[in-house]
Amino acid sequence: MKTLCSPALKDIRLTDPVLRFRQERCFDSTIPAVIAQTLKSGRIQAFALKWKEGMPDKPHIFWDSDVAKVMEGMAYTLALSPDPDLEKIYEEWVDLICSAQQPDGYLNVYFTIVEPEKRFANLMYDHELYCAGHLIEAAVAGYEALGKRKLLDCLCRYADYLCSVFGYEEGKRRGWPGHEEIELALAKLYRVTRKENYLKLLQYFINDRGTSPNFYVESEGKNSAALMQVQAVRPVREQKKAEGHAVRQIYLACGMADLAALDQDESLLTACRELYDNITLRQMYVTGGIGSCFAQERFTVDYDLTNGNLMYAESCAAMGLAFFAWRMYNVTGETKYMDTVERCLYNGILSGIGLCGDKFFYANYLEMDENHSSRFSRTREPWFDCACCPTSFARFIPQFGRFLYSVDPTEELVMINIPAANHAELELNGRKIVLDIAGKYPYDGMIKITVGTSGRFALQPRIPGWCGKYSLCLNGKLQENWCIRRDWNAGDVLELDLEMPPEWIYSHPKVTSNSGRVAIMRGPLVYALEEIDQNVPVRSLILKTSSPLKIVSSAFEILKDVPVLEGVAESETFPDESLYSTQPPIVSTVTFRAIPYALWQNRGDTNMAVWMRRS
Ligand code: FUB
Ligand code: ZN
Repeated sequence: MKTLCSPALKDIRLTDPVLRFRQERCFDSTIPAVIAQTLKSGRIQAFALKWKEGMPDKPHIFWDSDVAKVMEGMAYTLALSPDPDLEKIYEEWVDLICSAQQPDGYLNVYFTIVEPEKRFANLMYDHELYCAGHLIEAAVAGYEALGKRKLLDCLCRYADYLCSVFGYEEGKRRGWPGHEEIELALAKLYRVTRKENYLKLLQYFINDRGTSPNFYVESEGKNSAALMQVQAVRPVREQKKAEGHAVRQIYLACGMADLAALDQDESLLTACRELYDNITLRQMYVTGGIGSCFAQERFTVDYDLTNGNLMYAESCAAMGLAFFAWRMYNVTGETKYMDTVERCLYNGILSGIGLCGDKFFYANYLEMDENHSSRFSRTREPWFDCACCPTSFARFIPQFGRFLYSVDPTEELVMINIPAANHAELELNGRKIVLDIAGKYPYDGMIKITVGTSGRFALQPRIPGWCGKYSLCLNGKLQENWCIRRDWNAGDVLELDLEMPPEWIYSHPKVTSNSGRVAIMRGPLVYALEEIDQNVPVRSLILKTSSPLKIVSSAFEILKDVPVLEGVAESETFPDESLYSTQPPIVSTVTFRAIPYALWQNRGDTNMAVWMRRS
C-alpha cells in the first residue's frame, strides 16, 4: 500500500479561473452566510444549554453537526485568509461549545437538554456519534490549520469517554453509529494524537459493524430494511455493492479506507475497491453524483440512474465520494481514483452551490422541466431545515488545495493530480518544493509548470482518464517518461498539453433513462443545455452527433471566460395541442448551446438537461 500525503492547505494558493473564484466566494459569501444562518436558527446558542420546553428554536438531534462543519470551514478559512473578526467569532464559538461539555466528557446539545434520558438509546437514528464525528473533525481542523488546542482537548475528552462506552471489552456496550462519520473522524484524531484508544475504537466500529448477532436487531429491534439503510446487513468486508443512504455509505467507505491505510489491512482495502467499483461503474451519475433515489436518499440497484424528479444526488454525497476517491488515491496511487475526485469536483459538487456562494442545491438534478414536483426545489436556496449541504460546502471549498497534489516521501516524488493554476510550497522530507502552475485548466489543457526549487526529486503530472492525446515537454524537449526524476534547477519549465476536444458521451445500455441519449464533456467538464440559451424548448432538441461541436463565446457576463459549446440539432414541434396524433412532429434544424453543468441555474430559473436525445 502507498502512503501518499496531501499538502497542508496553506501551502497552496489557487490562481485558476474556477477553484480560485469559488474559494474567494466561499470566504466572502459562504462562510458569512452559514455563520448568519447558524445564529439565526439558534444552532450555536443551543450550546449554552439554556433551552427549555416551550421556548423557540428547539435543538434538533443533528444541529451540532452543522455547527461543527461551520467551525471546520472557519478554521480552514482563517488559515488561508486571516481575518480578526472571523477569528473572534471562531474563538467565541469554541468557548461556547466547550462550555457544553458534561463532567464525564459527553458533548451533545440535544441529548443533554432535550432528552437526556435517551443518551445512546437509539444509535440507528439518533445521530449522536455522527455529531461527535463532525465535532472531532472541527477540532482537528482547528489544531492542524491554526494550531489551536482548546477544541481539540475538549473533543479528546469526549473521545476518551466514547472509548470507555463502546468496544469489544467486557463491560462496554456493543453498538454502531446509525449515521457513519465518527469512523473517519477517529482516524483523523488518531493521526494527530497517536492515542491508541482512538484507533481501537475505529477498529471496533468498522470491524464489528454488521456482524452477528446483529446489534440493531438484538438491542434496538430493527428490521432488515432498516439495516440496509445504514449498511449493517453484513460485515463491511462482505458488502460488495453500495447500498442504503448514500451519505452514510460513502462516509463509511471513507472510514474503511482510513483504517485500511492505518492498519495496512489488505482485506479492508479490497472491500473499499469493490465498493468503489460498484459505485463508479454502476451507480454514479456522469457528474459524480450518487444516490439515485430521493426516497430515503439512497442507492438503489445497478444502472438505476434517472435524471429528473425522482433522483437525488445530494451535494454532501458527491463531496463524500470525492473524499473517498481521494483517500483511495492516496493509498493506491492509481489515477482512476483521482479521475473520480475530479469528476465530482468540477461537476456534481460545484453544481450544488451558486456562483454567488450563498445559495445551495440539496439535490443535484440532471434534468429540469416544468413538471418538476420533487420536494427538492428547482433553484438553489439559502438554507434548509436539514442544513447538511450548505455547511458541507463551507468546509469543503476551503479544502480544494488538498486534492491538487500528492507527495510520496518514500519515492521523493511530487504528483500533480489536478493541474489547476496555483502557487505551491510543498513539504517533501523536510525540503520545500516550490511550483508555479499557470494556465486556464479546466477550461484549457495547456499548462505551464515552473519549478522554483533546485535539487533532486521526481515530478509526475497525472494523465487524466478522459484525455486521449497529451504531451509533456521539459525546457522545450519532448519527454517520453511522465515521471521525471532529475536534478532540477530553479526556473526549469514543464509544459503539459492535455488535449480536450468536446466529446459525445454515451451511457451503458442498461441505464434505460439514457437510452438513445447523449451527453457532452470537454476535459473533466460535463456540459448541460439550459433553455435560456436555446430558441426552442430544451426537450424538443435532438442533437446531431455527426456535426462538430465548436467553442463559442457568450454574451452573458458569468460565461465571459467560459468555453461555451455550440452544435447542430433538430427541434421537434408537435403539430397541435392534442395528446396523440397521426401527424408526426414538424422538424427544423437549429443550433444549440451548452455550458458547464456546474454553472447551470445561475442566470435565473430555466429548464435544463444533461442527457439529450441524439440523432
Ligand atoms: O442525517 C444527516 C444528514 O442529513 C445526512 O447526511 C444527509 O443525507 C441528510 O439526510
Ligand atoms: Zn447534505
